[in-house]
Amino acid sequence: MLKGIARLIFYLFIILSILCCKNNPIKVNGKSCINSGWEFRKAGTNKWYPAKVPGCIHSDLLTNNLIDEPFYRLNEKSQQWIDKEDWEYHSIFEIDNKTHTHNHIELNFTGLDTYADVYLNDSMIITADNMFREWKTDVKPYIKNGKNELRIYFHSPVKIGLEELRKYGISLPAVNDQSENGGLADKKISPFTRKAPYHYGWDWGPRFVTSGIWKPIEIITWDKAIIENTHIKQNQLSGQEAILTAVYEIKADSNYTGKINIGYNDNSGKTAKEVKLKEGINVVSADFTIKNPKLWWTNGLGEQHMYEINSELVIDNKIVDMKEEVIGLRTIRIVREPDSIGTSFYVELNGVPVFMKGANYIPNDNFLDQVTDEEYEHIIKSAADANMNMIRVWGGGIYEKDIFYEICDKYGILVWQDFMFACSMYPGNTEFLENVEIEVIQNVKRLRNHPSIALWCGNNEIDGAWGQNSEDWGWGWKKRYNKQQREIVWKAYDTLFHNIMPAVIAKHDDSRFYWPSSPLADFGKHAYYESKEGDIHYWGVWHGKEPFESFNKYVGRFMSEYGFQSFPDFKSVKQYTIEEDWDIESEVMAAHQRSGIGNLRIKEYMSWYYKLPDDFQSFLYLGQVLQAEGIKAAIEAHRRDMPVCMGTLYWQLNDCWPVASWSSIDYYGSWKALHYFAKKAYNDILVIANIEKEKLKIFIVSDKLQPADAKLIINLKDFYGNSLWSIDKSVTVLPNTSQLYYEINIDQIVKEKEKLKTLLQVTLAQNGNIISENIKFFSKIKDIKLPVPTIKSTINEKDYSFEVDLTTDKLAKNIYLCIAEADGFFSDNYFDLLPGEVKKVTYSGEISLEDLENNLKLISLADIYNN
Ligand code: BMA
Repeated sequence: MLKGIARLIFYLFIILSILCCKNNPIKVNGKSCINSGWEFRKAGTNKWYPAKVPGCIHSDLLTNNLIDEPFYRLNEKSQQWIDKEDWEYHSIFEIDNKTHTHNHIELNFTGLDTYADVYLNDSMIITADNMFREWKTDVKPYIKNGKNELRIYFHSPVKIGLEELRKYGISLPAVNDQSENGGLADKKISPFTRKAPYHYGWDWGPRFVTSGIWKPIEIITWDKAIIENTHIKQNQLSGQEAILTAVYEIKADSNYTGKINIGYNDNSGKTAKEVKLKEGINVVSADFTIKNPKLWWTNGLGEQHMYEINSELVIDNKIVDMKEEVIGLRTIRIVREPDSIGTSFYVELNGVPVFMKGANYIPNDNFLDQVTDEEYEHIIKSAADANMNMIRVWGGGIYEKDIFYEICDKYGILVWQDFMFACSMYPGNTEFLENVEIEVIQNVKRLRNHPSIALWCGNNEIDGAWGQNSEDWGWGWKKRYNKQQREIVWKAYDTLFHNIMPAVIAKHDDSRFYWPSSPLADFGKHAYYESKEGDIHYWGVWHGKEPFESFNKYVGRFMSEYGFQSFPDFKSVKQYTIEEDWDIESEVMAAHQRSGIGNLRIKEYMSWYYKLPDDFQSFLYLGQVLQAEGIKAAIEAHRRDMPVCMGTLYWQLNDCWPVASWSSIDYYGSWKALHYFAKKAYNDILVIANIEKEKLKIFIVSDKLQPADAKLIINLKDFYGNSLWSIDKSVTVLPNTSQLYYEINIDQIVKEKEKLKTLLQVTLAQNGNIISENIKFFSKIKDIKLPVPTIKSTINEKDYSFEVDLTTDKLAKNIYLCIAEADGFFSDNYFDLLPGEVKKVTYSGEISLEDLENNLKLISLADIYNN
């Protein structure tokens, strides 16, 4: 009973703490946050301005109207002075008597960006130099009952970066570091600072080298002992029970004999274990079981069951600390086994090989404080809605905040987690390596209980870019160095990714797979486009200017990157431009394109497949269609090759500012055409029509674990909806594989001269419902004779949303629905519609039926050449 009350009080306290972390600091035992009363100033000036914590200097300058909107037009250029200054933040906060009476009061800085001297009441308590670490210190000797001042002095990351570069004496490659934009000529300083690499610019991102308190500052109070960390290890998992071990790190201020109680969910099956604590850090473990466990599955394969594991630390019959970990029960392996063509590379979840469908994720904003919980939810839910089951948290960004992984757990999205190293070589001095080791340990410990974390990966593309094992392999980096420098630079790499990281994983998360770099064929073996082992970043399309058809040629075991760019839609473009910028070659559009070759490359590819449109808006629209068709072709090639290929992650899911990029969701959260296409191409059952030389081949891919009976319908139609040839076939779709279900010589179904006037509609239906559909043309779209359709819409209001029914008199290719002045969401877009069909699209958004009817615009491909 007493414990029940204690638990109730504890949970009330947790709720208070959470509220407090979101609002004002409250002086309570346990954990609270110092996030109000903050002010900032430029070092050396007197005037303080109000600040938001967590936050960053650019956001605070903007809120105080001291700078203009950084992402608007060319504003980035005039804001490069910010990172060359030092900035100070301070707050006066209260500690009440009750808080002050605790034996131990700690301050935990969960994220300081980056070079920060922290003073509490004028005593320096921390010197931080790594954005990715947390910094915790005992402040009992310095903290006062009543008012206290916390002051944080941020040194310019640019000034320190330059100093570090000078001290190291060897400049290091950092191909995406836009040093010129930052006024530093060719001085690439990003590798020397443990700060998000993309802050220094990327080929889809601006250069804003931020400073600030980017994650909460916690006040932690405790007496006797505190649970510092809990690792829930899964030893055995069967239908009957899960056998688990909780490994605790407990800090004690003296020797105690105590007890650990573990329970889960409603606390059924509570286990108690006696623990003997010594002064200092104690590692203690307790075994427990969960009966009849319910498994955690990825999106599409089952539920995401989660268990709340509650631990109580009891000393002298009093609960001194309680912690909760939310876990999912599943086994996961990355299976790399030799086979007839190479070595497999696939995820095995709960004993089942699972094809990974997803995208690469970059940070959702340049200013990390701007990403709200709702935006995290939106981006990950959008991934799940597009039938993805994996995203790769790419190594040039950040180890994401806890909420990100919680949402991935919730939606069944596995995370390929890179460590934050990308496209650069890094220093190898002891101080740097020790700093990184702590960073890696802390982040592994923070994230390892999440069922969503699938594997750890050392870095993005560095192994391949350096190319140690062959003189002519790599991106030419080695050639800049003499023999001795080469050895130094490689040794740093080797130590970090081949020694330190695997050792940390082996010690702190031994159940998970570690992969030193992406892409990689094998440990110490580089990945080629033709590799039949490891993972591949296939950039022949886009960077290598190969046609989309090459996606069929280079299919490896796991395609962890490939992509094609597009612009955001016109509504999004209008948010960061004015009318005079509306030309893809204007200065503003060029500045919002960071891949040097970008805008012209889009145009070049477009000219291969489509007639070029004349106007800017049509170019944006067609650019999205082009990207969507290209990546759809890649996804289909990868899935068709299942089970040889067992994963496809396109580059990239999202954006960090408004820009032309490879993303499928733009900065403002709008789905591009690609995201709609990805949703269909990632459907758990997919029918694919492939034209291979003179043959038409129909494949069906299924990620389902059970066979499915369905009807395959192949229909040759003209653009007026007339069926010229068709066939129906009952099929049993085999589970978890790809299979050829039908093939025929093309000349048996269509004459050469009809090919420009016909299409193939391939449909897979179950009980009359279409589960997958694909439309295939025999020629490039620029060659076919597209009629100009008349598309009709009727709109009905239905359950707080609207149902838009569309019909057409002739083939309507890539119908784009948009409403200029509303922010709603269309359930489908950019699709083809044939005469005789009714396409139902749901629109959710705040608008009246009348406004929707008056403002809905429908554009199809033929229209852009006819206006
Ligand atoms: C990949 C990524 C990024 C880059 C993208 C597009 O290789 O790892 O470094 O943004 O290519 O060029």
